[in-house]
Parts: sequence; C-alpha cells; structure tokens
Amino acid sequence: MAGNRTFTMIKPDAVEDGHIGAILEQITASGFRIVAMKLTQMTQRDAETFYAIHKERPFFGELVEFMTRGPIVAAILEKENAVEDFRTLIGATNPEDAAEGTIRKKYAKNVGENAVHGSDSDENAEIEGAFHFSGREMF
Ligand code: ABT
Ligand code: MG
Repeated sequence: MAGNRTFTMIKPDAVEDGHIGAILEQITASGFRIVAMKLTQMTQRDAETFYAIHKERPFFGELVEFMTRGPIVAAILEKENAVEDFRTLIGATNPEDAAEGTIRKKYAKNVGENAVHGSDSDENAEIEGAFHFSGREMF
C-alpha cells in the first residue's frame, strides 16, 4: 500500500474565495480517489502541531494565524504515486513559480496564502492523514 496515498487541505483562503468545488473537481479529474474528507477548522494548537517543523522560521506566527482563521477541507487521496503526482498537480509553494494550469497557479495568492497543502513524503502523508481522521473515517 505504501506510496499510494497523500493528504491535502484546501486552505482558508481558497475556502473563503469559494474554490472548494473547482479544486475538488480538478483533483478527481486528475485521477485521485477521495478516501476521507471533511470541512473542519484547525485550532491554534492543531496548527502549531501540524507545522511544528517550521517552528523556528520567521513566518511561523503568520502561518499559524492564517491556517486557523477559517475552515479548511481536509482529505486523504489515493492514486498510484500519490505524493509526487499531487505535488505536481498543485504546483510550487510560491504561485509565481507554479506551472501553468496547476492549482496554486490558478488559486493561490502568494507563498503564504497558497490555496492547498500536499504532503511531501509517504511518511508525512500517513502522519498528517492520521492527525485529521480516525480509521473509521477512511473509505
Ligand atoms: P504546505 O503544503 O503548506 O506544506 O506547503 P509546501 O510544502 O509547498 O511549502 P513549505 B516549505 O512546507 O511551507 C510550509 C508553509 O509555510 C508557508 N511559507 C513558506 C510562508 O508563509 N513563507 C515562506 O517564506 C515559506 C518558505 C507556506 C506553507 N503554507 N502555508 N499555509
Ligand atoms: Mg510542506
């Protein structure tokens, strides 16, 4: 099973701007199957835990504030080579560097408010999916 799942969030900016439907459409049209999904809001503690790896970075406070300011869509996605293929589909962290047609190119505002998250490794996909979903919420 290793390698066929990733975790994503449609971030507060894209939810606020009404892009949930368009982003999910692009994800499923690109061959990803939705294994788990919910509309939820991260608490301050959730965001600090989720982004603990960036704790010492200068943008950490802003990142936590952004990720907690409104609801997100959290989802687990399945496809062969899911982590890498999904990172390709969303595009570079900074939308200025994102390829044409990618989700971030279309919907991200800047490097902070960048519309979507995609796990960066199989290991993190597992950790991040388990952070948001119990086994009985995965299908
Ligand atoms: P995520 O999917 O959110 O993890 O983004 P990505 O993996 O593409 O980028 P990384 B490097 O993990 O950035 C994590 C979050 O930090 C934000 N950020 C990053 C800034 O706000 N300023 C910066 O200078 C950098 C490098 C972008 C990411 N997300 N959010 N939200
Ligand atoms: Mg990351």
